[in-house]
Amino acid sequence: MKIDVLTLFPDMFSAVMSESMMWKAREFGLLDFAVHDIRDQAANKQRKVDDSPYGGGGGMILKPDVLVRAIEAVKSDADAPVILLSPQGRVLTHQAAAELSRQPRLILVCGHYEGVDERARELAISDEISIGDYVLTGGELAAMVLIDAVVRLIPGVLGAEGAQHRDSHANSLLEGPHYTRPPEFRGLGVPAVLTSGHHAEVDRWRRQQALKRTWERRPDLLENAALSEEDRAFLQQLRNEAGD
Ligand code: 4G4
Repeated sequence: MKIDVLTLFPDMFSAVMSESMMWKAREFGLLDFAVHDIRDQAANKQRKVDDSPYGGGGGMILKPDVLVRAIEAVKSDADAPVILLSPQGRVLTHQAAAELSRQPRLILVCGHYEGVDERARELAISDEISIGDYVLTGGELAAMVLIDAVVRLIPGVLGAEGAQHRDSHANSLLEGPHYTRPPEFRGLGVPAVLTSGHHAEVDRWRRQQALKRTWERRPDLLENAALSEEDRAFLQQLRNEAGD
């Protein structure tokens, strides 16, 4: 996969993009990453990239000529998706990340100020994604979140032991609790089933813990989960115990 990022703050990406998983993905040839400074496309000597909004109201807007030129300078492939990270986008989910992980190329655009000129959106942006319902100063952190969520799903990036299929959200369930040594920590033990050596029992317990945690914290997710008859019976038992 090739990822191009367009930003006014290229230095923000260096730490995240050289950390272990990203480094491996790039070293294994699974990820080609390039960051481009939008300011390089500014026409004038002052390198002006923003201007005040028509109609007044204050704040600044990213100029359409500069942004469209910056996108055209990296977009050789006519049908590569050009994704603007913005609070108005469709919300990023595991399913959206999985879809993006199958693309050969992504062009990510990081907006700043109050946003981007609508004509640049119309002419050069094909998709708009939000990482959640809150506002950030710029799209850079959102782009890094998207890149992390997508790159770890590229086959081979996390290695054979990669547990992406067991992730919370991959199957619409939250993960249950995990434990490691020591067997007793500050008076707290480990559920006996985990040290029993009965693999089928361990699997059943883990499934039930995932169902219980999802029911307690994110019951909305259960709507989209693939549930067996046994799962449904267990959830009914939880509801009965809670008296509803
Ligand atoms: C585009 C339009 C993404 C980009 C307006 C970006 C939140 C998210 C930005 C803006 C962002 C998100 C400055 C409001 C940059 N904020 N939730 N900010 N703003 O994914």
